[in-house]
Amino acid sequence: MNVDASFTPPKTVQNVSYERNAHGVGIVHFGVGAFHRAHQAVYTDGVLAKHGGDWRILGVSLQSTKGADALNAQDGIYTLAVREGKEQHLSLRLIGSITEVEAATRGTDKIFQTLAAPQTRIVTMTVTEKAYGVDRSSGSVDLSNASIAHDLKDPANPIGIIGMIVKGLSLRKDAGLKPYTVLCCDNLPKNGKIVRSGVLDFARRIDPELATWIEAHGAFPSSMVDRITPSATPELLAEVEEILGAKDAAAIETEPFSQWVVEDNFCNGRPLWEDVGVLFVDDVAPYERMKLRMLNGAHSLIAYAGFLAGHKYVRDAMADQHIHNLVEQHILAASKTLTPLSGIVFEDYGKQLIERFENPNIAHETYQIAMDGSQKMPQRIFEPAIESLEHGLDIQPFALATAVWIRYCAGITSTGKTYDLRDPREDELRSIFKSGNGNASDICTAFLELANLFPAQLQQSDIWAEQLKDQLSSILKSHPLG
Ligand code: CS2
Repeated sequence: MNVDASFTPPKTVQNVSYERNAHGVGIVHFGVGAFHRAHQAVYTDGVLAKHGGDWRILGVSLQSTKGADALNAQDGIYTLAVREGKEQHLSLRLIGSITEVEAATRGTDKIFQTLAAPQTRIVTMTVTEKAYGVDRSSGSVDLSNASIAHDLKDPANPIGIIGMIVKGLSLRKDAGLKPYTVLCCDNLPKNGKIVRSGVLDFARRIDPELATWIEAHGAFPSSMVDRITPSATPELLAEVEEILGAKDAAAIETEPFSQWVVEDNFCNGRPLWEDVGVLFVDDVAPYERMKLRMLNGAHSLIAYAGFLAGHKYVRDAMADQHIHNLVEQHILAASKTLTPLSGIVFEDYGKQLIERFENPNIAHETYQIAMDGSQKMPQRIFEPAIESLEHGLDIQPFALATAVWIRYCAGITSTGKTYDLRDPREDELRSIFKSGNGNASDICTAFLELANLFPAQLQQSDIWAEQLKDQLSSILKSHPLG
């Protein structure tokens, strides 16, 4: 038996408490991976249970079909698993907010019908940092990005996120409807602003009037999202099946902690997410900086240092005293680059992060976090490094995290095992090591010279270059190039 709309779970499992079909779709979400299922879909499920409303979610998968097939076979219902309390009791809850998931590679009719429907008010997305194809410094679309190039040529049949958002908005303008709010939920600084400038630039290139309309009527709030959610393991699926008495191919386990901070700037209504724990603020930027630098920065350090040391999971890396100490130093250095944030004590937030990383129940692979480093390092490591340089603070932890990442980019462990970087700039990064030259200074210079990666302040700093080289030479002693 499978979980689906006709399934009644045992009493120990929290069931969907509202009549699912009585609520229409109000949100289209792009990127229905584990994170969305543990985060936005859960908050919205909470609102539906509390207040009802037409706020259910049509999911869209831009590339894969697997997630769509798993969820559609279950009427969009899936299990959220969280281990809580001292006893680490596994509590299960069925989530009913997703109606179905459309795989864009199989056709986009339903996606655009929904984007153009009057009752659709919000488009949310978790499509990862690399998916936007927007140059973060200029805010323009990146013409060398394959999806952007394709969609500018054929805007009626887009394949990328920016092209899809713009086509949906254009259909709404033509139909005389209000636009939908575009709410980015990816780990990018000023994520709303980045998406807004990408959307406007794209629209200007195909239809200037559309761009003017979006500029005047659209809304692109920034948001900070947080919940550590790895891909589900076969053990988890087996454990969930045992408790439910039914199979759930889309079940996920996540941590008890969850946070969503959203800029309150919506152009077409929104669910009462504040009633289920979402924090609405005027300016998300200080929250984003805290999370990107303290959590995600430390996460990247753990991923690269842990992977190179042979640790499969974050929790194993945290049990390695050497890495543990480095993580503590990193979190402290990152916290010093932040401006005070009312209601948050950075020291406590940092301690809580250590506990979250140590969580023995969360099987988060270092290799998973290590992917897309070229897209993650700037906001996680380079930005706090610049500010530390400017304010005479310690840059050593940031130089160390960067050097570990550079070593990781060689694609080979010290025992000679090769691996893919899984980074859109993989070839460029690896080619630096191709000559076989293992000189730390030459490698650092080549990395610093890469286009659109290191900010000018770091490229021009002798102190930074010196620290980076020192850190890399000592890493190369303990982790020689194969
Ligand atoms: C991680 C994040 O994979 C990664 O890069 O650092 O996905 C992290 O787990 C989340 O941002 C936590 O909210």
